[in-house]
Amino acid sequence: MICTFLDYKLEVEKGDIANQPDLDVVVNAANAELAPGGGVAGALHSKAGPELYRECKQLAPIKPGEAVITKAYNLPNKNIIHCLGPVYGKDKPEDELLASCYRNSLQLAEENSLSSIGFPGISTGIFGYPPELAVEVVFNTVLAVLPGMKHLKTLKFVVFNDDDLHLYESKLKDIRTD
Ligand code: AR6
Repeated sequence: MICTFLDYKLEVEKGDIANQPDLDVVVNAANAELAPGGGVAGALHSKAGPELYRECKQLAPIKPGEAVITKAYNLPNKNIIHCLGPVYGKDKPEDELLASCYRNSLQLAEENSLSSIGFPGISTGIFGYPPELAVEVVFNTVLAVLPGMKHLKTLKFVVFNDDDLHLYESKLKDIRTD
């Protein structure tokens, strides 16, 4: 499902964040060491190849809410932005830390003149953030930050299951303008 918000295209798709050839940059739900892990990090590192971790080691560790950018190596994108989301119930305030992940990622994409970005549901897997709470933070943050962006035009939420697809679709319907 696609909708437009001002000059921007917002999209949700059920799929694999490691297989998004139409996007300039994809976001990693990373760990503090920026190491290959499970979930999103595992998928991105295994497809990008071992050179990614070599670059990541120079940038680690990062703190919850922070984001850093690397090359994408064997992935079909220009770059990867690595964010450390909050562990739900541990890193507080979790809503502000999650918002920082999305805000910092969008700013990094803009600074690097990237025009399209793909986000997974940061913190909603192993880190335990309830998806229905996370999606509120995501939309509040994205809709507040996007209007300042000049290079960035397309934002895709790449979700992994039907429940998350329906959550994002219902939020997109609320802001539908086309
Ligand atoms: N494409 C899109 N979404 C995915 C994919 C994929 N290939 N794989 C999982 N998801 P998670 P977190 C969904 O656990 O909660 C890692 O091991 C998943 O269903 O990847 O931020 C790191 O090393 C969930 O909705 O990220 C960290 O230690 C969402 O993406 C830790 O997990 C995020 O799940 C980070 O945990």
